[in-house]
Parts: sequence; C-alpha cells; structure tokens
Amino acid sequence: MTDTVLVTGATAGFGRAISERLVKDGYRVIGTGRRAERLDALQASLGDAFLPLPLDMLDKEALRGLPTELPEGWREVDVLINNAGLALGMDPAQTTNIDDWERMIGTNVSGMVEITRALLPGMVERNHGHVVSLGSTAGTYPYKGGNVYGASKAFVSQFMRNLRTDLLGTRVRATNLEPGLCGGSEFSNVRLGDEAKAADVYRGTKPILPEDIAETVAWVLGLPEHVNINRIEMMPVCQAAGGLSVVRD
Ligand code: NDP
Ligand code: 8X3
Repeated sequence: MTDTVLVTGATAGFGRAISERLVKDGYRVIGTGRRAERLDALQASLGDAFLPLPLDMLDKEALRGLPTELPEGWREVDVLINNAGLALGMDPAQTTNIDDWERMIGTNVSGMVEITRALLPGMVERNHGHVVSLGSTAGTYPYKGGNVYGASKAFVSQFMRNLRTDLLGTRVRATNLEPGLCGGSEFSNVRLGDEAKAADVYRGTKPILPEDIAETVAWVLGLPEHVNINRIEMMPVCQAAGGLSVVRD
C-alpha cells in the first residue's frame, strides 16, 4: 500500500522540493500552505498523487479538525513532515518586535505540536507512521539575533526526542532534521524582508539546497521499518560551528 505523506509548507523551499521528490518516489502527498495558488500549480505539475490543502499553521481549529476534515481516501496519513516555519528579523532580544516572536512561536512551536497531536493517534492505531520535523542548527548553536527563532527550533529538537520516547513500543518513527545554511528557499527573504539583504546571506557560499533536504528526507523515510534516525545535523561544507565570543574593554 502506498504511503500518504502530509507536508506542511509545500508552497516554497524545502516543502515544495520534498513534495516533488516524494511524488516522484511513488508516495501520495498532501501539501499545505497559505498560498493556495501555489499548491494548485504544484498539483498541475505533479498530478493526482498530490492533494493541495490550503492551511494556516496559526489556525488551531483547522489543525485539530484535520483527521475528520481531510477528503475521503486521504484521511490515513502515514507520514507527517513538519516543515512549515519561519524566522522573522535579526534584532537583539531587547529591541525586537514582540509580534514577530509570537508568530514564530505560533507557527514553529504551537502549529507544529497541534498538527502532530492531531495526526499521531491514527499512526499509532495503525501501528505504522513517521514524523519528520525540520529543526535547525539554530536550535543548538546560538548566534546574535537568533533569540526566539533558535529557541523555537530547540523546542522542536527536544519535542522530537520526547516523541521517540512516547512512541517506544509502536512502529511509529520520529526524526529531527537540523540543517544549517540553506539557499534556494524564501527563508531569508521572509526573515529580512529585503531581496538584496537576503541574497547577501549566501554571497560567496555554496549552501545546502532544497533538493539536498528532499534527498535526505527520502533516505530517512526509505530505510527499513526497524531503523529510526533520531536526528541529523547537516551543514554545507563551507560552514562550521564558530565558538564563543568575547567583548573586551
Ligand atoms: P520557505 O520560506 O521557503 O518556506 C516556508 C514554508 O512554510 C512556506 O511553504 C510557507 O507557506 C510555510 N509557512 C510559513 N508560515 C506558515 C503559516 N502560518 N501557515 C502555513 N504555512 C506556513 O523556508 P524554507 O523552505 O527554507 O524552510 C522550511 C523549514 O526549514 C522551516 O521550518 C525553517 O525554519 C527550516 N529551516 C530552514 C533553513 C534555511 O536556511 N532555509 C535551515 C534550517 C531549517 P505559505 O507562506 O504559503 O503559508
Ligand atoms: C536556518 C539556519 O543559521 O539561518 O534555520 O538559523 S540559520
């Protein structure tokens, strides 16, 4: 039986690449996001194995209603890819816009746990499933302006570890994928709100691309059912953790 995968944030970047890759690999994919026209365009290119599902990760009721509201034939979600997420701004904590913090927490943390809680019982009942979340190196390594974005990804990381513990004894798998510098998505445009500044983030680098993320997800899902990859930290070769900072008088 072909697995059904729900990918949040399929309208851009990683989510779109993951959806394209998984349909190509023979999965049925439900792709979500707020920009419905992009989901429709994706269906036009991927065909009936892709179901466009407009969904806002801040809409708790819609997330909670998913198990019953999904169309007939698409209700048994075997794999959840928690990909939708965003960073907003690079300001220090003491001057940042608190509304940006609320949106990051609402999307990256609350939305992610809501949809996981909604879809997990079906996986456990069928004793078959996999939750893959997009964490980040920002959840491990602090950097200036990373404040709530990094903290939201640290939450994802510990949530996924704890999920493994709760799921022990079932055949439902849980994986946290933690990439570093990635290009080819809208992440920096959304974060900085300025195309030139966003392009500058990748100047002179060869970042990880959405296709690399899709390849990794396809590998994790395709492993034998008794193998669980708990977490993967991945960076481009041009990036490494940089150590501590000191201020001198
Ligand atoms: P993009 O900005 O290209 O894509 C983000 C996706 O999330 C879009 O499809 C967007 O859809 C969706 N999304 C954002 N907010 C909401 C919302 N309220 N409701 C529904 N969907 C939403 O970013 P990336 O592909 O780069 O990032 C994907 C994930 O990977 C994120 O969780 C990010 O934190 C993480 N990540 C990114 C890295 C990077 O450097 N790019 C590195 C490490 C992790 P729409 O706007 O249509 O709603
Ligand atoms: C995205 C990677 O380093 O911009 O999660 O926070 S970083």
